[in-house]
Amino acid sequence: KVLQLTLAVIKPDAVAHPLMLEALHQRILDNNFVIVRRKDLAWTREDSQRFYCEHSGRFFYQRLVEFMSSGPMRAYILAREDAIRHWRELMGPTKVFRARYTSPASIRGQFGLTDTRNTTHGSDSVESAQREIDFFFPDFCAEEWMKKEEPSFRS
Ligand code: YYY
Ligand code: MG
Repeated sequence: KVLQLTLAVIKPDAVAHPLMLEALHQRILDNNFVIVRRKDLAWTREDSQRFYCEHSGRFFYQRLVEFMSSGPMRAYILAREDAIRHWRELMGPTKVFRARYTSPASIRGQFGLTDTRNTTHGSDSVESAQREIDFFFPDFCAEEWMKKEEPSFRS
């Protein structure tokens, strides 16, 4: 078992509804994630463009950028064994119809509205987790946290 960190974001569509925000927060706790950091924030268009620059040029880029800067979000650093994969599994597929039909119990299967307004974000690799944690929590030092917390995780 290897302790891992991931970045999870509750997107503006889900934060807009207090019951959905509460349900998603509970979902994190029910699935054995440790909440390492948590932050409520809102993006400018520029933040949104910078975070999603890997998608610039894709047909959905403009609507994605607009949506992600349309209202408040909540970001978490989550820890658990295999955190990246577990959180992506819990979220379900990106596209809402695929999520609804192939993973109806997943977060996006239950709550996703459209391919863009799909409730949550999760890092997809160790490299993107590092980059994204740094983007949202520039003061957080993963090495320091691991040094402190990993020993108690093992025992
Ligand atoms: O990592 P994940 O969020 O599951 O999907 P990505 O392929 O990285 O796309 C990022 C983001 O872009 C997605 O969560 C919504 C938006 N998007 C979209 O609006 N329309 C699509 N057809 C595909 C993705
Ligand atoms: Mg992605």
